[in-house]
Amino acid sequence: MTRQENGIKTTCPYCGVGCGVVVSRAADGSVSVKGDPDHPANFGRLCSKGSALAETLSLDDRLLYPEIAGKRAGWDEALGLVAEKFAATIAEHGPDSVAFYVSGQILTEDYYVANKLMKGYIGSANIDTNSRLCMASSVAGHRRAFGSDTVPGTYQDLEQADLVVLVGSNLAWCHPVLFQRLEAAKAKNPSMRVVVIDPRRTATCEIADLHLALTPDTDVALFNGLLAFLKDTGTLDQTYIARHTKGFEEALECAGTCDIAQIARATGLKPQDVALFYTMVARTEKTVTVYSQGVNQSVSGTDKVNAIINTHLATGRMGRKGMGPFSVTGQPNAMGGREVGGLANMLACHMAIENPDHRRIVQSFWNSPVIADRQGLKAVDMFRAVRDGRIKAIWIMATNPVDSLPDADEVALALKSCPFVVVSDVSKAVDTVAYADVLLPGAAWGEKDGTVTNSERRISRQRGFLPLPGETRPDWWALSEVAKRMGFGDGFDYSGPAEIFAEYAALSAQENGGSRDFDIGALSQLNADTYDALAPIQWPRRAGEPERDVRFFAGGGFFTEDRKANFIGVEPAKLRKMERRYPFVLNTGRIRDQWHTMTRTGKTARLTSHIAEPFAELHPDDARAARIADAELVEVRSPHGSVVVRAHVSGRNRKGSVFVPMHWTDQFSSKGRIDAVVAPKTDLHSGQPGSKFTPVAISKQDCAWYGFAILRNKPAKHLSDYWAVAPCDGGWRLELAGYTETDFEAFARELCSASGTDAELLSYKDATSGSYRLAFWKDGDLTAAFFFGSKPVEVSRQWACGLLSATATSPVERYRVLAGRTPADRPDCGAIVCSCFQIGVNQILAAAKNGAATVAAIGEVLQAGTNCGSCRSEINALLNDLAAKGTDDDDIAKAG
Ligand SMILES: Nc1nc2c(c(=O)[nH]1)N[C@H]1C(S)=C(S)[C@@H](COP(=O)(O)OP(=O)(O)OC[C@H]3O[C@@H](n4cnc5c(=O)[nH]c(N)nc54)[C@H](O)[C@@H]3O)O[C@H]1N2
Ligand SMILES: Nc1nc2c(c(=O)[nH]1)N[C@H]1C(S)=C(S)[C@@H](COP(=O)(O)OP(=O)(O)OC[C@H]3O[C@@H](n4cnc5c(=O)[nH]c(N)nc54)[C@H](O)[C@@H]3O)O[C@H]1N2
Ligand code: SF4
Ligand SMILES: [Mo]
Repeated sequence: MTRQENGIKTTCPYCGVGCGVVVSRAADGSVSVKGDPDHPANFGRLCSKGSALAETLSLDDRLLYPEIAGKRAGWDEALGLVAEKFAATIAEHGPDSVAFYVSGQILTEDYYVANKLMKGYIGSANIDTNSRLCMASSVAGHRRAFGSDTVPGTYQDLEQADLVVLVGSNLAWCHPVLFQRLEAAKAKNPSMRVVVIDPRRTATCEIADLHLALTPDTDVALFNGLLAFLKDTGTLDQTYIARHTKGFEEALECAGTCDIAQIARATGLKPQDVALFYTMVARTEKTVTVYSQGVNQSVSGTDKVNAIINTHLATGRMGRKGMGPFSVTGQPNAMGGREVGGLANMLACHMAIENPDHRRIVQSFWNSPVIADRQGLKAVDMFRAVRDGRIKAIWIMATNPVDSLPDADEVALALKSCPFVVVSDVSKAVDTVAYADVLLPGAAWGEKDGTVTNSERRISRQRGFLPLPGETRPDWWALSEVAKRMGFGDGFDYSGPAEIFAEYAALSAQENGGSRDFDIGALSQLNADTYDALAPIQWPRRAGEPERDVRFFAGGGFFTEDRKANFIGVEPAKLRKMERRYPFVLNTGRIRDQWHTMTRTGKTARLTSHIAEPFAELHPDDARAARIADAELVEVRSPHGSVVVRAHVSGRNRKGSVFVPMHWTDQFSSKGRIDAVVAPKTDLHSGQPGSKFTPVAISKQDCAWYGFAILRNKPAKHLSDYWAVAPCDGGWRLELAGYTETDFEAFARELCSASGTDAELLSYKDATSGSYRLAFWKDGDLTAAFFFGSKPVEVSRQWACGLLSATATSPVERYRVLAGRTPADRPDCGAIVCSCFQIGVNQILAAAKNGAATVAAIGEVLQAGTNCGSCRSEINALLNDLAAKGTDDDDIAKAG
């Protein structure tokens, strides 16, 4: 394939839905990205993030050359140094003194090579991945119940079900295309019911028939009660239980009796809601239970998973059309990483480290000098070992642990004290990069080739369509080159990803014969051409077998020794005691238009227009008690650290909880790294951190002033106590605040001159309100505008951001900028809801008041929601709220 071709089919690099995209390049080099109508994950759909992919391809902030100690270096020198330091450390301190920390965002081929090098050649299992923070509890729960890490179902099950239960999943924002498929299926099948189990009323609740806003971390009590209820109501599938499972009686005993009043108390729910949920499940054979981070990211995560799986085993609702437990993966290749053995407690191709037969199979296939024979350190423990000096050399690849691991300030200290740190990334604007001794520039999406596996076990090709910029190289190549320099040339002499993939496929089939779930032996004969042409394909694909139904376990056949599934008796977790000093539960998670630590989605004005600043969502009663008003700044603090973010008062959040998004880093805000606050408490079985539950205190920040600014150039430095920066059309937007009085004009001048936006100044001061506005002009163009006041600045952000791309030459127009008010002919659209067409809250409410009463009607009038559709549930929320309250309260637009 040439890299200049048009209509290249590849896969979206964000979430685990794994949508296919088609990329075209115009003569001027510009790229456009559309949904692939033929891809079985999305059939042409894309969400807001997928639709904006072309806008994230700029080389701004890209890491283009290797660096050693902050200075540009050649690849040969950099690779030589990595190999030398790793080899010397191993020689002196043994194989367990080194580690790899990798990611569900590298491709399967990268992952396979990293795992092979660590477990087969270095001889340690100290390779773990950010999937530890994401999927580990699901993996552990699957393995306990099924004997293997198998997701039994497919996406179609969500469409074929009559009841879809979403547990700890904000599907509308985090798996938007799967959510759209569910939404469409529900529209077609009016008897379909959706239940959402989440302490917050998220955007996903807009299609829910029932929302159970349970007390955080009480899911086990709820599902244990359900198991008992299913027994009491005679809903069990006795044949399935007898033939294909064991341990049912013990699990039932652990679950206790179904006392609805008691369960309601334990979960903080209304008894009638609990009873309704149980009755719906009991009456509906075609039930799918989808779960995500509200389940996995908990100190009782593995037990939550098994409590859910128990209810499916007990009813035999397993692996048949429209039925089954369904753990959705987060990252594009979280599933692929599990397959290759990227976790410290797995071998390769779903084989187990503890199993001597499996170790023999892998080692003899690799013909490797050694094979790891015990589990390595899991992510949180790995960084503890770095901190206390047991690990002396670490290679971090495609993940940003200084922002995404719990107790993140400790992680930063660990890296600071580590003798040798290698970071492979695609961007320089990444907090972890600052700690690297050696920086290796990775090839990014659009430049590299390989495969990823999505939530429904479907393997898709990622294909390059752009030349490698600078000296960037794919991650598998850097790993193989280091391996060669460590003397392991034989095992790593790969010509490219096709060869790696074929080897991996062959290993999956080695002595398999149906004894292991993961088998893609049919793909072991692929060559460079057939690999290149590979269409999306679901596993298992055993050699010599015809294509078949790809669900698992309808007829048993589990991957335990006796092929029976295990019921696991689980007890409700003891809720963490809340100290009086830390009375709130910190819940963390995602927003619609940002991806993790924002190194890619943070680059586009379209995606930052939805939410441009870190925030803490607080219940109105809690805010009132703490004397915090909407839009003021709050500190969220635990014994580990603190953040300062914007208060967002919303009834969608549970009382006693505060929700802060995980995305903001030191690149985008003064103090928004929420993982500095999150406690490093992990699940006993999976080692996954409980990122959704940290006791915290909240307090109002006393600010002497607040400000908002737009600047043509990116601020070169920051001068205020609080700031948050985001791109906007034609420049940058900046939220500001200070704890002590400041000279606004001097402040603005200094920021402008540092950023090269210095020019002619126009200012306006209102002595009564204390507001002060300044605008800078150069040759008739606005280069910067500042709005200061003693209260949170109320100027319309959308309007202000538009100023940089509009021309304002007349004195009247210039004064309007200072007035901070929108002219009558250009009404303020309000906070952006639809990022594709830049339609705001005020426009939607106005259209609704003019009679557009449905999401479809809003689409007809405003186009909002008619492209990617990611905002449809928010539009629906606005309409519902308007109908219920008859007000134009716009705060709900940002909740979710
Ligand atoms: N827009 C966007 N989409 C993404 C990502 C992204 O960064 N941005 N990241 C991807 C990745 S890697 C992942 S892992 C997925 C995550 O996808 P999700 O798991 O859907 O997302 P989260 O927001 O992390 O958490 C889900 C919900 O769990 C709820 N929750 C908290 N505590 C509890 C509890 O005790 N019980 C229950 N039942 N629920 C609870 C939270 O309130 C939250 O709404 O998203 C993927 N998709
Ligand atoms: N508090 C809290 N913390 C969380 C979570 C939460 O819900 N709450 N969620 C957790 C979960 S589920 C996840 S998945 C993690 C995600 O956390 P991270 O993995 O730390 O987040 P990303 O920002 O996706 O980091 C990916 C990095 O890889 C780089 N990159 C992108 N493509 C490539 C490539 O091809 N090669 C290389 N070498 N680098 C590349 C990007 O620039 C970026 O720096 O966060 C976890 N942390
Ligand atoms: S749902 Fe959105 S982010 Fe996820 S793969 Fe599809 S287009 Fe990408
Ligand atoms: Mo994740």
